[in-house]
Amino acid sequence: MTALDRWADRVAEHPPPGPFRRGFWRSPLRGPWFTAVLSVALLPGITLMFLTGLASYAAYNPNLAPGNDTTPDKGLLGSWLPGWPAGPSWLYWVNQGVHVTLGLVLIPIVLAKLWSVLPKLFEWPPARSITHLIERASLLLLVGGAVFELVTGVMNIQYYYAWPFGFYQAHYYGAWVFIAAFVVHVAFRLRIMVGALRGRSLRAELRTPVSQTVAEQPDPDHLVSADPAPATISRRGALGMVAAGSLTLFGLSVGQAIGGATRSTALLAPRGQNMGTGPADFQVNKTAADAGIAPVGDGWRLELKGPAATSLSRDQLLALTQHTARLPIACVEGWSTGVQTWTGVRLADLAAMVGAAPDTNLFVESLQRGPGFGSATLSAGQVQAPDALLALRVNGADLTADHGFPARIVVPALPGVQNTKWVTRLTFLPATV
Ligand SMILES: Nc1nc2c(c(=O)[nH]1)N[C@H]1C(S)=C(S)[C@@H](COP(=O)(O)O)O[C@H]1N2
Ligand SMILES: [Mo]
Repeated sequence: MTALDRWADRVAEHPPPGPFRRGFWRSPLRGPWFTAVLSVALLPGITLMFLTGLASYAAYNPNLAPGNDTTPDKGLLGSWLPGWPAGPSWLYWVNQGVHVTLGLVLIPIVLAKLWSVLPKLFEWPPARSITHLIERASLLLLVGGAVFELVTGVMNIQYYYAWPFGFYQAHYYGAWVFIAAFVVHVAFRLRIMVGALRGRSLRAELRTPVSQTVAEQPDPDHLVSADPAPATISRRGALGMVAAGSLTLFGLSVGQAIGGATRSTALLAPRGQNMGTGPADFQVNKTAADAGIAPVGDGWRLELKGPAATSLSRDQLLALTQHTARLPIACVEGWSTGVQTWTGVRLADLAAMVGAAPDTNLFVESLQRGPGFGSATLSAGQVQAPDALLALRVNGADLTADHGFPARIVVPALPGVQNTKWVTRLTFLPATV
């Protein structure tokens, strides 16, 4: 017997008052079955969140150039990721739409799940043995990680950057901490979940009204109340409330992920106040005024750096072979422009013009000054993709200032933020990184 065991034995009979006492928790709904039903929804949901999150991180080409990835010391957590393809064009659109929309949909389910196991937070004695202590510590990482990921994610898509750390790094590190705890948790609890689900019929439960709602059989985890109060809502009602919450969040946010005409249904999205007009009538995140871009006149020239460096006016660019591609721009924050028709010069043609080899990366710089958004590095595959453009026009008209006039990058499946607007310089770099 360790000192911990002896201490636990001694204090077990004397829990502090309030939530530490079993009798405090009286909802007849709590029990292994109710918790398991919520877990069944979370298991695939969280797995998909993690995978789409990882994919989004990989899409930034973190191993291509320091400019694309600001995550310090990511080491093995990031260095093994594969490069990101330049297509199909909907790849990042769908990935981020799923990641952000699903993240919102999971919130009511996570909250219900936390409610369903709340008594465990006040377990007494707090640690019965070393194993028990370790398990509880891992739950701290699990719950803390889930809350951290959801809160930072929601704050980020609402443009509320009220934290002293970078979202990109923190959300990424947080995801790894969370997923490690999640895997341990699932390993310990899967059998209990399956057993609990087998113990009751979902169909029967969905037919049970409040008047017949009683507590589950006592369980070894003490989720079931020792002194259940009469039910004020059925399990059907409680699960229905959670589902209604998730559906509401889905309905009020999915429109921004799809973009285009459905955008106006996304009442929970903070964006969309700046729609363009005419052919440029689609959402703008950052306007030229916001970015401090002064009107660009005839003096603008695109600088091209490479073995045979040169520079071109906008008219000269328009005189080159023009290519048109129908592409969406999809932001990491889950909104999209929807598919628009972009016209401009192929990046591959510009690479060839300056004598850059086909395996050359591209460093893009904007007229925009200041931290972030001003530059991005694209992989050779992204430069060579047939639909990868330095766009000059959109939907048959010149780009508007807000959409990046005089020229912007548009590449299939590229994260929104790297589709740099107000381009001033393209540097073709030998792929040595
Ligand atoms: N120079 C510059 N390019 C930029 C941005 C920016 O703020 N500055 N915003 C980026 C982001 S975050 C996205 S999602 C896409 C689309 O945003 P937009 O609607 O502001 O064009 O453009 C990208 N290109
Ligand atoms: Mo973005």
